[in-house]
Amino acid sequence: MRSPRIAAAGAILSAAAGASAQTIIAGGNLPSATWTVGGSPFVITGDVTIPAGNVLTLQPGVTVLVAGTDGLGAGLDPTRVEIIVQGALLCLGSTAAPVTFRAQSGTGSALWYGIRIASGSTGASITDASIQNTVTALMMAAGSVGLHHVSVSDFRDHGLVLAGGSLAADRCTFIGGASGVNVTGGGGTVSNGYFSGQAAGVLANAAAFSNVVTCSHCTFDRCGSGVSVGAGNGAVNIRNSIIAHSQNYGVFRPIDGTVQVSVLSTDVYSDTGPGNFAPGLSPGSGCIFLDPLLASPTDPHLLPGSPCINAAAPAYCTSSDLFGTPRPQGPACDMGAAEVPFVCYPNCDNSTAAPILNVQDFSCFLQKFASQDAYANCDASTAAPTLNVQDFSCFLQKFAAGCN
Ligand SMILES: [Ca+2]
Ligand SMILES: [Ca+2]
Repeated sequence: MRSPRIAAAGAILSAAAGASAQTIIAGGNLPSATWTVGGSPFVITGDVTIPAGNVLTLQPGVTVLVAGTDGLGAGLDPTRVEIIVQGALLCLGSTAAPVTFRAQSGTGSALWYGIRIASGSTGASITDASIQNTVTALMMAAGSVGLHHVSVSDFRDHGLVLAGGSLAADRCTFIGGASGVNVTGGGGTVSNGYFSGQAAGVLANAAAFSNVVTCSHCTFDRCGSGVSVGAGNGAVNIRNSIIAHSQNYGVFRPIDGTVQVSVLSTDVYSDTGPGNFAPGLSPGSGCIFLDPLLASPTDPHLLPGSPCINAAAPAYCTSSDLFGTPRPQGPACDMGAAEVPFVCYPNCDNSTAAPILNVQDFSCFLQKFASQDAYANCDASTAAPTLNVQDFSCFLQKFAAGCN
């Protein structure tokens, strides 16, 4: 086995303020180590392997830059660099300081291969991270893999190949490529996921798939099909989700397909395709078939009036949405990846105990009116004076209408 060839490249001093350092990783087996922001970026120029028993930990804010050619000419793809995990990988990003994996130079896909959680691995935990410019960003053959708030973009083939092991992916986004999650084995859960612009959001078409994959509160927008299944004896469950604007059937299975599909409490709206469900498939309870009113082709937030607001089944609610907003907001969870914040104007004192609206809100409104607080401009008038008697009747009407 090759020994690690790790060299601090020395500070690359520049005349400009903020001289930076980088760490070159030439490939081969890595020792157990913690990569810190002080050594970042880490530039990988050949396939690296985290051997069985070893753990590589990446601290918040670490950037990993991957070269465009594999200096070792090794692995699954001799021309592209792979990060091979036989031990364990821990990426400890934070919202403020995510961990980033991307090509050293260039934009687009297939500039490096991706991260492979290999057979025998105990797995990986990746939090607040971005993985870009790959063929397939993540391939997992074994172990337990937890993804939390991971953005996967600019990949050519698959965002994640689930070939074995157990997956728990929460608050992840998969943009473009052939599939977001390609299930060929293993099983697990995907929650609060956003899939956009791939031929299949979730693909399950492999004889070795015999387990269960459940997607809760996912939004599949502008995919060929949101869910596409075929061979295999496993099951794909879709709960409290949105499958919208699919070019093909929203949920597809060929006539001879064997994977079981269960779709409950989900908005399936294939306005641009041949239909919501391919022949032989049918929706389960709680499904609707209306325009979900997504904010934009790149934003899964729901616009006011969306039929998905408060329409999800409580049994499948998750505790927060793609953006970290706690669920439920208002009387129930919203279908899809994004929960609309609950705003109840007449709840002036922002109380949360039932009844939310009570006499305290009247005195609160009076106080705010007296202090000329902008809140008291209930009718949003712009002519002076903005606060007048109309705002009292406006408040009374909103109070009578209640929170909704
Ligand atoms: Ca390689
Ligand atoms: Ca709600």
